Amino acid sequence: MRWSPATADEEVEPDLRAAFAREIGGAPDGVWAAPGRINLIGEHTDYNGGWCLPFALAHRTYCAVRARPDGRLRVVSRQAPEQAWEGEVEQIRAGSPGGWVAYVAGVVAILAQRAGGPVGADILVDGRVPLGAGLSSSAALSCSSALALAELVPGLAAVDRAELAQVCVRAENDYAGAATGGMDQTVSLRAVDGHALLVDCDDFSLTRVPWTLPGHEVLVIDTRAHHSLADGQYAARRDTCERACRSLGVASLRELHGADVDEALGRLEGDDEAQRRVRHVLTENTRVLDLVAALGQEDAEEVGRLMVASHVSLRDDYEVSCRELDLAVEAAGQAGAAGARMTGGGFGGSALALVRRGDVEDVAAAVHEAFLAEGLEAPHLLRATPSAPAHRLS
Ligand code: GAF
Repeated sequence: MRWSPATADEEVEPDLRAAFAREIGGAPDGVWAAPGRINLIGEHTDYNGGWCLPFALAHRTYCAVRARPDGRLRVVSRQAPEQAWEGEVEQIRAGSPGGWVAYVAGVVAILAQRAGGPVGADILVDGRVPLGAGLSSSAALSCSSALALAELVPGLAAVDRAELAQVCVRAENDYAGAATGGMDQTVSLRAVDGHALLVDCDDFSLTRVPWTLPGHEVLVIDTRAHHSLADGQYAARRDTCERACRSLGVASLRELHGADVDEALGRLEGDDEAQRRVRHVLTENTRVLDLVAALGQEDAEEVGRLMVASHVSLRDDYEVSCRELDLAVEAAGQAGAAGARMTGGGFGGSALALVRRGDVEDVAAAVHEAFLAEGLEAPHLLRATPSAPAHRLS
């Protein structure tokens, strides 16, 4: 079985500083880190003004950053040194530069406008959030560079973390072409160690939810199936929700929270697709709030039941699951998990299983075997504990 443990900040930092000296020259002004995340429940609700319940992972993306006065940006990644980029911040446009660099370049371009003066930087990135696993490696990248710039550039001193999260959303939407909704950036920058965050995506206000399920752990199963938010499927889900809002005469599906679901769906008669998408969003919002209540009661069975119901809704109504995610959920359930579900945008990526602490190895082994029996690549596994938000190491 392949486990992907988190690396401690103290282990990464000296290595990253040495790499900065080698790849870029000299010393950085500092080193920053931002975490990936899992979402316990509340999927595809953020861009519909609903609720979600993520927590930050101990897996982080690191940035060694040195500000430069000349309005130029240089970005180098330890994972893809051949894709290094350098250019004028003023010349950064949607999709140019493209690929992973757009997540950093977009942030720098927006923050330069916000600062009202030239902003430039040399940035060396070390991504330790599993890539393409639906664990928000992209938000970890944009958030780590955003926090670094906000702390280094005097003209950005007034930018708080809530605003910074919105800057990262804009960078992803407008520069990287990924229509993400705000959950990932919010938790990466505003997480609370030891807690899940109940995010009200209507205004991105937060309630901390202590992670108290005695004797239980979250096992993450990275299915290794393809995951891309920029490939059209995610945007198509957003478009359908917007179409439904127009038909229903509401600005956001949030306005229907508490309304009779069947009555709302009746008003979408003739648009089957919109009916299914809206049913997912409305029922998922209720499940998020129910799961928070179940956590308060330390009721692992109910938490597990809600996780499975969420997965079924994402599979059947929102149609964002896939064979690998369904298999992970099914195999974990058969091996004794209290509940399991896909996490993140879907179409591949990771599933979560809520497992009694002593059973983690057994459930992981059962899922591993189930993948091999189906002729699939073995999943990667990690243990998720609610961890710290983005921070400066030194
Ligand atoms: C991805 C997006 F980036 C988030 O904004 C969210 O919509 C999620 O998919 C689905 O809940 O992680």
